Amino acid sequence: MKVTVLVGGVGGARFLLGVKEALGEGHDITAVVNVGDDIWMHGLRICPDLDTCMYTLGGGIDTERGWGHAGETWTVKEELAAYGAEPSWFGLGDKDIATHLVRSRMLRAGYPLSQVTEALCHRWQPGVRLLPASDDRVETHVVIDNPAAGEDDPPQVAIHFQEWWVRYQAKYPAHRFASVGAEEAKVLPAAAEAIAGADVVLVAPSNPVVSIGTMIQIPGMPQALVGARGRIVGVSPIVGGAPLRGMADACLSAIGVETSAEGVGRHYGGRAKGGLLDGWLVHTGDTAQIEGAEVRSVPLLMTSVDKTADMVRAAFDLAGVAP
Ligand code: FO1
Repeated sequence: MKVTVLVGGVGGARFLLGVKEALGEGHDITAVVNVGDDIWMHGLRICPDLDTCMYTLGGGIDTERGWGHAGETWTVKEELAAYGAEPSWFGLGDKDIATHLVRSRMLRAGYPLSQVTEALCHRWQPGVRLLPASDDRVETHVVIDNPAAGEDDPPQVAIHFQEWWVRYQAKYPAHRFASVGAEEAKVLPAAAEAIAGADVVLVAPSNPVVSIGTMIQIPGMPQALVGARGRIVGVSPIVGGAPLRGMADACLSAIGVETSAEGVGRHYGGRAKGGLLDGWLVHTGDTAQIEGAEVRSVPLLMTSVDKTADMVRAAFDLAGVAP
C-alpha cells in the first residue's frame, strides 16, 4: 500500500514511527516534510523537521528533547559563544553540526534539498522516503511587537520562526506569520506525485499553522491535494483543548482559530466542501463537527509506538483502506 504523510517536527516524526509499525515490511511510505522552520545559522543550513524525522526514524534522536542527536556534546556551541558569535540561543550540537556541514556543502555545490536529504538518509536508513515539501526556500517568519522598540524604532518586527520559538518561547504574541519565499516557491514534484498517487494521505498531528499550514499553501500543493486519488485523513494535534507538546495554541490564537480538535479540523476544512480532510481523528472524549469530513474519536496519545500504530490503523479504517 502507498501511504503519504504530511509531517512537521517532533510530533510528526513520532507519528511516522507508528505508520512504519502499522504497515510492517513491504509498504511504500513517503513523508512530505515541512521546510518552513529551516534557517541559515553560522553559515550552515539547518532543517529541523527533516533532521528530526531522519534521526527519529534512523534511531539517532535524543528521545528526551525530541530533536537533535542522542549523546550530544556542545563544544562548538560553547566556542561560538566565547567568540560572541550570535545567535547563541539555538542548541547546535557537535554531532548535529556534521549533518549541517554535509548539507550546506552539497547545497552550495548546487544539489537541491531533496537530493541532499536522500544522501543524508543513506546513512540513517529511516525506512520512509523523506521529501522536503519544496526544494525552494519557504521560511516561516513571525511578526511581533518590537521587543526593543525605541521611540524612532518600528513598532513591529518580523523574526525567524526559530527565534520566536526557541529564543522567546513564543512569549511575544504573533500578529501574523509570513512564509518568506512562498510566492516564488513550488511544491517538490516528487511530493506532489506522492500525494496524488497514494492509497491514503495522512496529516500527522503536527503544528497545524507553521508545519501543516505552511506546507499546504506552497504553490502547487493545493492542486496536488485536490487531485489525491486516495482519501485524506488527519489526526488532531489538540487533545482536550490543549496541544500535547509545543506551542500550537500560540500559533492558532495568532490566526484566530480555536485551540480545539474541532477548531483545527474546521480550519483544515472538509474535502467535500473544498477543504483538506475526508476524515478527522479526535481524541477519546473530544468531539468535532466538520462539514464534508467524517469524524471519529480514538485514543490519540502517542505514548508508545504500538499506541501510535493503533492511531494509524484507525486512520486507515476511516480512510477505508487496509494495509
Ligand atoms: N528546539 C528548542 O526548543 N531549542 C533548541 O535549542 C533547539 C535546537 C535545535 C537544533 C537542531 C534542530 O534540528 C532542532 C532544534 N530545536 C530546538 C527544535 C526546533 O526548533 C523545533 O523542533 C522545530 O523547528 C519546530 O518543530
